[in-house]
Amino acid sequence: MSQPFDNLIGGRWVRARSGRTVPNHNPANGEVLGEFPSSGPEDVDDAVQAALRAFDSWRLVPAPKRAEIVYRAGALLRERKAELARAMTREMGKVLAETGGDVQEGIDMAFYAAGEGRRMHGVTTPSEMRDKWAMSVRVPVGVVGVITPWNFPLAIPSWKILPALVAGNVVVFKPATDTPELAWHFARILEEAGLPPGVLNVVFGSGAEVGMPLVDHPGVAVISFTGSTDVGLGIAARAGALGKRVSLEMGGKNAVIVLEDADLGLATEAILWSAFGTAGQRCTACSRVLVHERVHDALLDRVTAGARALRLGDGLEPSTQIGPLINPGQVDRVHGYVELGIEEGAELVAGGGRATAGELARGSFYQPTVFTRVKADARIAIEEIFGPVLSVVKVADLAEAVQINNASRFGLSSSIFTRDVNRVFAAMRDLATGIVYVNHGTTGAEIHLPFGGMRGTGNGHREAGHTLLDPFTEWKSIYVDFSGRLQRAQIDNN
Ligand code: UN1
Repeated sequence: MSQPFDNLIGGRWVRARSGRTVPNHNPANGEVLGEFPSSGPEDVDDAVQAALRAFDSWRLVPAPKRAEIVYRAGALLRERKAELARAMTREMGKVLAETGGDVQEGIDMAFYAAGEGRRMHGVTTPSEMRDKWAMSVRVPVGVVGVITPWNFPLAIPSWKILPALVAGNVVVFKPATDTPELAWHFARILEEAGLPPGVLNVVFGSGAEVGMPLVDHPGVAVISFTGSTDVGLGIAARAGALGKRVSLEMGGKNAVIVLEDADLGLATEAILWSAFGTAGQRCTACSRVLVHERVHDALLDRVTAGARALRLGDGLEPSTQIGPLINPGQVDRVHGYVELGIEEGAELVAGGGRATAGELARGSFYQPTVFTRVKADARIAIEEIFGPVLSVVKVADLAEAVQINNASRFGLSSSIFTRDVNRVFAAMRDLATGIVYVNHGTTGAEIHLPFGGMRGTGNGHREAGHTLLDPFTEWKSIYVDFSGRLQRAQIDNN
């Protein structure tokens, strides 16, 4: 039986004004999980007006009190971790261990962001004048528009929404159309934790009908977006024309470098986990291996055997290692890239087709796929595929690997396997990505370090870490003159 879910606007759960809905599907078997509003610009406007009405009182709630609500939400997430993980696996496919990790990132962020309520430090500094006080403080920006993807349905919204709330902002949240249910649970939990009406509003619907109107709305001060590069650049162009701040987290083409002295067993395990976990649908996924020519064949044998042995299935089954892709359109897109790889002359050594045996035929499954003899500038080696497709490229040394890594349009994460401490430090210095891993794959960021990438991955912003408040606060400089007379800066003291 499908359940109706509603938008959250001004503390009330309401249908889209048009009354339209769309079904939400389980990608493992096509089952309908519920009907969600298919909202439009009029619902976005209602949500922004509700947020604006809530802002004046929310910004005056002391930050430690705002943070207590976020802390309580963290405790509720922790209590319900197992059921949320199951709902997430049903909704977007990744296996239970991974959906549990996703919820855990939300829990970690709730507790970390709550701590900020008692920090949120400003800066005081001496004035150049006698009897004058100088300081700068963080202030909230107002209405934050949050647009998130389906691959981390709880983690990514939590990195944005929870710091924004602690800083005193109000939020209008447009979750991915493929994962509305987790957004709904998240909003219910924040409501239960005591968030006042209108402080968080949720509008379900498409990018064209809800996302872009949110970017365009004059009441929205900041947009925080994670998703594809094409959509992100479109948002940046609109926001730029409107003079709006935008924090973007977009594509990746992350490389694992394996040098000739690496522990090949460890490198193989890490590559399989980073390339095929979440069926390759992570912005941090490893999609390129840059391997030293002396160990190419040995590593390829292990990676190929490992990829072929991975068990596909419904992520709710304990024996499953790889779940489905998010939807049939994504399966077609991934398969298009595999055909392109073959045309480009790469050698297909594992997978390469849809997985349709038995029960898998009901879902959007794709075989873990490995190409070798891939040219560093082939399209499969430079474009983000967002699926279980790995390209192996041979390199002569570290310098060549670094050069290929850094030539990418994207710069999110990179990784190196070697036991040579000198080359470790050279790689730490020279790999031009926002995240660098040593003897670990390209996935596994922790929420108390800045998350984000260089070049086409983003626009210079970082989420989480000690940078978590930056996208959601303005700096205000305040001068207090307690001399009782006019003191002219730069003039009366020189
Ligand atoms: C993403 O893929 O969009 O480091 C986020 C990781 C996770 C977050 C990934 N903690 O892979």
